[in-house]
Amino acid sequence: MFSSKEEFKETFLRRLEMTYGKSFDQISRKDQFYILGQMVKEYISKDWIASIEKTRASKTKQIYYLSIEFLPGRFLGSNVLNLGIMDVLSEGLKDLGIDLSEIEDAEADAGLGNGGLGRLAACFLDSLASLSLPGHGCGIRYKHGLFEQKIIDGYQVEYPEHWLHGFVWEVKKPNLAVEVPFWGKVESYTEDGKLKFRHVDAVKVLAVPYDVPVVGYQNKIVNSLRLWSAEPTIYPGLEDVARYKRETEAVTEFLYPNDTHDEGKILRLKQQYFLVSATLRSIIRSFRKKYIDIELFPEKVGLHINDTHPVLAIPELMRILIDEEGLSWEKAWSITTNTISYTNHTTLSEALERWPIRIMEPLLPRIFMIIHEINERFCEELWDAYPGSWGLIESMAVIAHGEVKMAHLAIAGSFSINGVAKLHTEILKHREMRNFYQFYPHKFNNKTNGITHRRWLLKANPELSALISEAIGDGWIKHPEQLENLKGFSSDQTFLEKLISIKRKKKEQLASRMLKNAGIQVDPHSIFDIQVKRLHAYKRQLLNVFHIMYLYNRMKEDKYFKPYPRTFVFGAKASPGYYYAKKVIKLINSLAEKVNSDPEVNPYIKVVFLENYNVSLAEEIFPAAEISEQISTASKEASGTGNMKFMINGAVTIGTLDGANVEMAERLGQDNIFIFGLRSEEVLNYQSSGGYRPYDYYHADDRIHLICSQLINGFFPDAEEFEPIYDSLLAENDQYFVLRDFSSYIERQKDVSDAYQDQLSWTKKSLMNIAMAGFFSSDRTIQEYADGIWKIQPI
Ligand code: 26Q
Repeated sequence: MFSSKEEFKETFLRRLEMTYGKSFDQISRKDQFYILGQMVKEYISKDWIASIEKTRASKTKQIYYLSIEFLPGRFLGSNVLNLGIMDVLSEGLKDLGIDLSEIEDAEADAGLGNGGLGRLAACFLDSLASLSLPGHGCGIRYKHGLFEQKIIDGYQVEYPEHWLHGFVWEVKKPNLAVEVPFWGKVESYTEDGKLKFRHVDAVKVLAVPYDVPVVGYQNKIVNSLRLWSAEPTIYPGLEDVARYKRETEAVTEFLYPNDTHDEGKILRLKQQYFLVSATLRSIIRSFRKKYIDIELFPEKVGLHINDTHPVLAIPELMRILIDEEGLSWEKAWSITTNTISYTNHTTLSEALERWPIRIMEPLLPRIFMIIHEINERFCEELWDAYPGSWGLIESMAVIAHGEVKMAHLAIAGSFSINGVAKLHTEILKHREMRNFYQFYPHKFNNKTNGITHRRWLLKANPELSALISEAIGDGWIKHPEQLENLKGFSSDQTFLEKLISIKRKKKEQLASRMLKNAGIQVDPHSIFDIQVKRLHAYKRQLLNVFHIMYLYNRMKEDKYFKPYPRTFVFGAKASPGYYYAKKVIKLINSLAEKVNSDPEVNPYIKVVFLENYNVSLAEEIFPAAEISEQISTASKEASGTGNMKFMINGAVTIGTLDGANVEMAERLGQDNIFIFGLRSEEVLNYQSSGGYRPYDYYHADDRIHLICSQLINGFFPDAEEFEPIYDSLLAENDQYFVLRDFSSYIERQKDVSDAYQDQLSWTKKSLMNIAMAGFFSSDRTIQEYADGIWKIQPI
């Protein structure tokens, strides 16, 4: 099908005509995508089946990466790239007068995640397959992924999203469906003189798996991403069948859009158990086909939980081992705690999951009973270690004050707990989880995040990739650490000029995208300064806004002040219930309107808010960026991964010493990154000892005074609109230290502008960023997980 472009064209045309009964030029891009996607899927299936067969026959350990979110984006381009059929395909299409990218654009993003955590899971799957490692994703097939964002009058408006229309990649496996029980009660009985428990009178939901192939980079390995969908069972045994059907389908209808703003909704807990229970039942079933001895389980299976969202895997595995396999508590606990490993992605206390007993117990009676027992035994162990320390034990308990603390359950029930960047892991060990670290020092470890350089460089930036390969060969594609060889080109004028012209081209492409999507014309010669990520107070989009307002105000005060032209680009979704975040979106748009329409300032600064930031838009943004805004309050961003996508595309970071920025700075040296602001220690000390008074900064700094006043004095059309933002800074004590870091940020931004004007030295910085980005490939991260946690070998 893809062995030559002639063969490809012939098959493609024949199938299009056969399917749609129209001539080629009458067929829409969407329909063309559908047929091409099917052809690629067919092409994958041979290796996929072979990979599955191999797994079935082999006795090597398999890893299952459980995540409530996966954010893969589009598949066509990356599949084609990883299969090694890019040239045949794009040349064939060129003969037909189309650009592959036009067909790619017809594919909807698989947006089954909120942000960093879900995207990380997708990068990890790509690296697992590309490193030929036996690791599979387990998630939920939400009917609607993350909402589509529209900006109307400057406000975010959410619309449901329909990624499944025309999703060609999945294969439904109805014969592998399993039942997941909710509600009902626990009954005890005796068997062979032993007291046993069973869950009765449950409402059962059918979990049906849909498998999506995960194609490794040119290695013939195809792993699986198994997404579970909820369906009614045939004989629910309930009277109100219509209601049962509605409630069942609701389980996998929507992805929860609240990133850290915990709503404690029962449906979310249902989703969590649904994922875990379906996954474990199917894993145990295939384990049982191969092995007789259940004690081999931890040697043959690793279950990794992505944050606490799938932590019910711990009591669920206990339940299966005790109730179904007939093991003793002690045996079951040893198997469970040697099977499960856990990644923590946050230290923000509002993001640590806790479930009220009154919600969990009726919904999952047997699971709750097991958690209760885990807690009793864990507290006894703590008591032996710290006799009499009630306060300490209560603070570490799995159940306290009527709630189940999911992170405590995860720590007690797993053999490995990792943070996602060095700093984050240190904060976990010595601050947020220090009691647990003292009790279980051997469990804690760091695995600094990474990104797949195949999607974020090779696919997103083919021009830069070609230049790199021309310079250092293409070994970097399999060994991204080889990017460091680019350092040898830092004084090569011709090379640097090529780099400049590629950046220019990517900026021009993004400029047309901005004109098309936002209706704003920007100057491709201006500095492209970009902040794209979820909207959160701690990520401080507000600080970026304040810098723009500062430039605006200075230009108005001093007609001789002409900053070097900059285009400020934002992309961000706010959780629909996050009031403050939505206000910041409105503020960015109000500011954009003021700035862009003012002929005194718009030759120098422009502000663009790109609506509906998602993976496919991100692929257009990173290659065009020159400045990457990574300005979270130090200690709050666990790692960040956008920072790495900017870096590998040659953008220079302005940022705080937070998350993985710290390790970027370590590698880059201070000449190639712009660091500013409070250090994490300082922030944490302020937070524990107090002493921060934003009013001091408001009164002492005229720039701050003016900007804050402009939030409420009619500078923006509706004087009341931004009062909540003003209050967050002054009445609510500026929790994220925006005013405290303002001055240092403004100074650093001035350094950035100055540095940019020496074009060659700037381009060297850019080159250094690309050269040092190899470490941040998820291939390195996954190799560390494989060696340090999972103990798995390539297939
Ligand atoms: C929890 C309870 C109830 C409702 C929602 C949630 C919830 C949902 C999503 C909590 C957290 C998330 C997502 C968190 C996330 O994306 N964290 C990011 O993970 C990245 C990958 O490790 C890091 O790079 C980021 O620093 C971190 O913010």
